[in-house]
Amino acid sequence: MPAEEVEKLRNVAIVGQGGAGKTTVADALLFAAGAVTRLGRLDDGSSAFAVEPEEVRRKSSITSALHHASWKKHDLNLIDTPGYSAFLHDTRNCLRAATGAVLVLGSTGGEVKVETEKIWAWTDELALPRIAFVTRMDRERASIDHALEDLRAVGAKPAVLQVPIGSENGFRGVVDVLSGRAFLYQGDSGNVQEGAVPAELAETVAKAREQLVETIAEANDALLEKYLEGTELATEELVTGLRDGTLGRKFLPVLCGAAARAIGLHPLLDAIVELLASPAELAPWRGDNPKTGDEVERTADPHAPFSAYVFKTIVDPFAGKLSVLRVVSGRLHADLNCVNTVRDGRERIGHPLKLEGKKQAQVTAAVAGDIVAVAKLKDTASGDTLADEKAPIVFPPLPDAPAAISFALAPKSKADDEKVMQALHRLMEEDTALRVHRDEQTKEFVVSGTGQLHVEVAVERLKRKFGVEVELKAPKVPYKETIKGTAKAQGKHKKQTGGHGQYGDCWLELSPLPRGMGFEFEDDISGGVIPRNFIPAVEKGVREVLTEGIVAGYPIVDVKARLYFGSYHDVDSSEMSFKIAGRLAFKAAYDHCRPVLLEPITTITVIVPDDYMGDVIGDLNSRRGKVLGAEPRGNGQQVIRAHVPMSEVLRYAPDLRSMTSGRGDFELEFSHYEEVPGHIAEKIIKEAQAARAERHA
Ligand SMILES: Nc1nc2c(ncn2[C@@H]2O[C@H](COP(=O)(O)OP(=O)(O)OP(=O)(O)O)[C@@H](O)[C@H]2O)c(=O)[nH]1
Ligand SMILES: [Mg+2]
Repeated sequence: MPAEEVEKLRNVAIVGQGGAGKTTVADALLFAAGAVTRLGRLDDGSSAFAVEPEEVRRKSSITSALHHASWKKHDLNLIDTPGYSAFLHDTRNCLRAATGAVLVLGSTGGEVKVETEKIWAWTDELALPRIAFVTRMDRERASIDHALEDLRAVGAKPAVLQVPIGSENGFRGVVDVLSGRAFLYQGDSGNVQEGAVPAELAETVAKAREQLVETIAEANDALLEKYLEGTELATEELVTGLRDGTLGRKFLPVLCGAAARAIGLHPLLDAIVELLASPAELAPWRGDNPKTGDEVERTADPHAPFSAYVFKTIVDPFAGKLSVLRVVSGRLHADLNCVNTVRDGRERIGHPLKLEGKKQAQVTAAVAGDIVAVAKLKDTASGDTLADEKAPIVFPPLPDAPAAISFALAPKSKADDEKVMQALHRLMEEDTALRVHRDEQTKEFVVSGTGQLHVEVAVERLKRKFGVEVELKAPKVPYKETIKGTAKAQGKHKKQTGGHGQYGDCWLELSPLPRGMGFEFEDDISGGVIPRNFIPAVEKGVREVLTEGIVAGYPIVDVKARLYFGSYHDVDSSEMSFKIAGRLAFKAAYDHCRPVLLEPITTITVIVPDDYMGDVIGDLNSRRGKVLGAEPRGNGQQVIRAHVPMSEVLRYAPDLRSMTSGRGDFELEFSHYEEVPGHIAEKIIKEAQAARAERHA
């Protein structure tokens, strides 16, 4: 397959914050390119990019979706991405497959939110060329200038390529200022006519052109010199300068339109083809050779050994699993044998597929740079690398999504436990930001996600896709019990019930151990006051109490029990009697050792813009937090680290969001256990006792 084909590929991620108009742009691009005959709409469920019923119901994307189109002999893979923060990890993953991004934003201004800032930073990290599309130019008070302010706010340097024709409801097309061509649309039909600049816009267009020429010249030393000398720059020079500047991310080309009315998409298709990169024009992918550990590179060369990166997985309960991958180098064809270099297993690729929203079309091959889906790989997950066995490489895994919120999952029916776990694991294959574990102590299934909405949508999908229904509750806090003092006590178990009696007698001394030491049992019996064979029974009795807890039913930790005295009976003593005696002695001593509750303390790392630092620290203090420090991160943000009790941050995600208008981020990590202050412990103990009474009622 000729390298030329690689040059004609564009993987376009359509990105922007929630509700910006991305899905509408994606559908309108398909329509304008003639890939579909009708303009799909999310509102009525006809969008080609609505792959989940939840998206139609919510009128918002919750997962990325792909489709493809051809434009001027180029092949376009269009990736519509979600914009709301709870699903943004998916957007980030998709950017790995993209060769360029179209940043969609509205035209009424004041709209840029933290999501756009994040996406912008990610495209920077990946050095992805991008263009902006200001949509909804048909709205009241719409103006490209509003959008420019928003773009400057995220640090972009706009290069405006177009002047709108008409405004608000009368918006009907655009003028390309460099070429002086006008694109005039007839109603909402998507039919376009090219013509000369309307006379009344001539002056505006001339001014816009001057401005654009200056922006292009400033980004290129040779052009700038000429420009400053007053030499007129030729259109070809400007076209090249525009492309170079876009690829070099020196400025951000800005186009406009109204996707819902199919206006302005043809010039956007042109810009995608002319300004965004082909896979061959981007930096090579770096990875490691898993055999030698050496760093290796792959360019989008169709003649190089095969390698591919799985950036997305789709699990269909009926059709099975689809791994969506970008071929990084070489060529993928039907029946290709390769290895998963992350899991060290062989995989066979059946028929490559092109995703078309919910549907797929079979293709015979895919060249370096292209995106295809592969069905039924044995053991391959999102973030894995597939490669030619003879030229193995492992690309870096997908970035971790923060687990910002956790819930306990309760299956609605008892028998469902197993089924819930299975379904969750399948869902996690698709959704790399979802995490599930079973808490050893509380025995709960705890599911974590990037936000409440994320977990709620996961629960909806569990029900629809796998027929399992669960309820979400706040997870239980795994408190523990311990002691602060030392005491001795006797435990004596004696029963005379006809025939064989029961007799066990032991003395224990309890003392606290340093935090995290668990439990220690010391056998300090001398003179055979308790026979050797009964001593393990005493320990067993004690260990039972440790797991049951005494004060509030939580496990007892960091205690030492010294067995130092006792007595026995030749006939009546048994293991059972000494086990009971051990329990009694432990409980009796425990009460005199100043028992306390321990709570898990987390280390929280909060990243917020400077302005919010005071509020966030104040709030952490009110949650019984101890601030460990705050450090500026250089970009107007502060990194605050604190120790906070887990019980106080179970619902931190929505709180931080509202406190910082969504600009804060945080991470939680378990740190250690600490004593619960008295008045709070009292409340927890009361609640635990009430719950225990209820269970026994
Ligand atoms: N007037 C007008 N409305 C538009 C236009 N484009 C999109 N909309 C409306 O804006 C709303 C959001 O559009 P979407 O395309 O779903 O936005 P999105 O960016 O995909 O949203 P998320 O997937 O939720 O992030 C919908 O109600 C659209 O009908 C437009 O060009 N003009
Ligand atoms: Mg959308």
